[in-house]
Amino acid sequence: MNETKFQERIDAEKKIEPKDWMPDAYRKHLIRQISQHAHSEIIGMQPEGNWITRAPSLRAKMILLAKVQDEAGHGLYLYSACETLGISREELVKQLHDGKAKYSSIFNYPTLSWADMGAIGWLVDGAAIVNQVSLQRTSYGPYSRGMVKICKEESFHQRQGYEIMAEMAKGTPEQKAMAQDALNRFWWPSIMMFGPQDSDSPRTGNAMKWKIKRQTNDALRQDFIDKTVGQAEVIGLTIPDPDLKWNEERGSYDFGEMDWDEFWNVVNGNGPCNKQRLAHHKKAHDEGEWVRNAAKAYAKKQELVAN
Ligand code: FAQ
Repeated sequence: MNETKFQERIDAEKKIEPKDWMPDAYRKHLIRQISQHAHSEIIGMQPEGNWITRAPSLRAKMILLAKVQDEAGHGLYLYSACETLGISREELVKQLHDGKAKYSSIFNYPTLSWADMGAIGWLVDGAAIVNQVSLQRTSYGPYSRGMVKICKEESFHQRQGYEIMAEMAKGTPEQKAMAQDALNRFWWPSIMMFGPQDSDSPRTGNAMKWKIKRQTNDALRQDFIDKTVGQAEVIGLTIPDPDLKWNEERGSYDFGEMDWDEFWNVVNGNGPCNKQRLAHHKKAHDEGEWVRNAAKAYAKKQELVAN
């Protein structure tokens, strides 16, 4: 198959599978995006893991524990999808540790109160769903199928976060203030998850041509904002954007300018928790080496027995 045939297949909405011919640039693009996505799921366990031991009730603790475990599962599906493109898990983790592979900027912000668990579930998982529902139709088969399963779990995560926020918003004045404070701190970083504006997004052109991305960063961001404003109103919280206003003509909300300097600063490794997140991942990875060695030795033994 040549590049023209490949593009025809994409245009006809046919999925590309691991053994199909694909241009090298398509393969590289997917490895970059899927690995960033996988790393985000795994690093994303840290801000919430921070609160498992301090959850305010047994019920809250069980739900949070299950959610964080789900994120580990999402990371594993995504690493597996990425490995079908001919790169090993070891290499992917090395790229993360060397700072060559990115992960979502959102996970470089600290979680200061229990309300932050609400804000993350509601806003961060909410933003992730909007993005991932769109990615269910991505052109690469294993990525697309992984997204279908992940989206089912993310919608439970979004619900658990919204429930925490709703409970706190109707609690004592102090609890409501905590919920509002969490919304104030997580709102802008959450809408930054969708990436730079389309005019500033070097990857969007190829991603749309190859149907890796099905909607642009700005379109998804707008969709998320339109869905979320009403949810804040229902629970009596205020979105921290004075420029947020319904635009009758567009049938969408207008919103304020994001702090792009902050965005690029965090993406380039200088956010409030970047160093801490990476150091924690490296430590856990080093401490788990004996498990990987034992698993490899066991696999080898099984192979010898089989032969
Ligand atoms: N953070 O040209 P574009 C979750 C990078 S969901 C960091 O626009 P693209 C669930 C970008 O990679 C979160 N880096 O790039 C969860 C590119 O890097 P390069 C993860 C960012 O790929 C919830 C450069 O900037 N979701 O984890 C960010 O077309 C709760 C130029 O940007 C996904 O990864 C950012 N926010 O669009 C887990 C979804 N934005 O080329 C735990 C899949 C951009 O220099 C707890 N990914 N960059 O290497 C995507 O949809 C896309 O890759 C975008 C970026 C939209 C993230």
